[in-house]
Amino acid sequence: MQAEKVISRCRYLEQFTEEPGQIKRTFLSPAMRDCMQTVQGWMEAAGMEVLTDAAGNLRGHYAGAHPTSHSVLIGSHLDTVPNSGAFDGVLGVMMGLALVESLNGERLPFSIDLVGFSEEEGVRFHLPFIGSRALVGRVDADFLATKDSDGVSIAQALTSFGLDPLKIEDCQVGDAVAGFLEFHIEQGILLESEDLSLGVVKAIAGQTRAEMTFTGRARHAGTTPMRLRNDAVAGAAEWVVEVERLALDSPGLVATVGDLRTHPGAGNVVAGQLHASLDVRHEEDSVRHQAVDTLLARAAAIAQRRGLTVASKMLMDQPAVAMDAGLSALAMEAIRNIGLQPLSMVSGAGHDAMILAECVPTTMIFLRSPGGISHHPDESVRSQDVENALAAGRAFLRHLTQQANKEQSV
Ligand code: HGY
Ligand code: MN
Ligand code: MN
Repeated sequence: MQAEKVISRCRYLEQFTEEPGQIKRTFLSPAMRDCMQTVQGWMEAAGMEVLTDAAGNLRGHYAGAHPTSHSVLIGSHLDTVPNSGAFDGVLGVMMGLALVESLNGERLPFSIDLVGFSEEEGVRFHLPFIGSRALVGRVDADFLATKDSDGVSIAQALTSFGLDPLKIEDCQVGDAVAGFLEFHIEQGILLESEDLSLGVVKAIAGQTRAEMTFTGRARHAGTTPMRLRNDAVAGAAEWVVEVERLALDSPGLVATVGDLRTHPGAGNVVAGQLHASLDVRHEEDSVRHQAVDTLLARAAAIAQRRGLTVASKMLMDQPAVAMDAGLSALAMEAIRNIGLQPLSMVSGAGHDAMILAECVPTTMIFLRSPGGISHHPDESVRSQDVENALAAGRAFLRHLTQQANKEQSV
């Protein structure tokens, strides 16, 4: 079964991690380099020409029957969150590789370009989609100047990896790309709750990512009376509960504070400062923006009452993105062709597809996430669902081949 090979490859790549005992693979790390070398070997064995582009994306080209034919992009990201599962991102790259392998050397009336994006999660620079932004020309000098917690900029990271940030424009996909298909685990519970194997994404929720800094006065934990404190942690904690409450009371809104860093970070010191991440998502951009404004206002009110100051830094305001209706219909048809009922759905998770969709007709095929578990080592995928997705992928390519042959015959 080809599905077993897809799954075993995802499992094999787990070893390329920056943290022994968990999967953590971030932008251009040594672990990422090792992962890319392995995937490159698999791509070359499948008959692809492979290069690493100036943004660190792994690009495999499987030529079509005609040198000037257009291309279909398939791919996902190779980086992970800390303590990740084995399938988020990587599965989409392995799916594309398996589809090319299943052609057994047959050349289609279009080429297939397989992409392993270098960075989608935003872990190292707190800015996601570095790889896919390069493909749509959304990487400028300011973006390249963004620094990580060690003060290394994206441009410096690229140079240290042996890449040339001045060539970042060469990463852009041309208009010869007819479409982009991203396979991805759903990372939610919908398909499982409907007992369905595959879904097709009709839209991806927009997301705001920000960093909040609460500043009070660091004081001795033993000698400072409670009523004389300006405790940054207590103030932020009150705000975090408000974040949760607002999301619980707002249909379709999710809001998360996933990362808290206190300063000076000692148990016997009343914290003088706290940095908190904020991640807010909704299908409707206006609802999301309203929610963010409300949360910023609540932070200011809490800070004012507690004698703190609070500052917010917007890291990303990514609009909600609709997938290409035609390509999504083709994906739905392909899934029906293999005798399955597809679920048309909105993705709460962000994906490279939402960036590619800015300049290429794009769609996504979701595979069921058992237990809805993701961004966790217990993330898994069912072998039969992978087999189904491969069959749907082959049907999808057959549809595109028929379309291309029809166009070329006129
Ligand atoms: O955070 C997300 O939505 C995705 O996993 N990068
Ligand atoms: Mn993810
Ligand atoms: Mn992902």
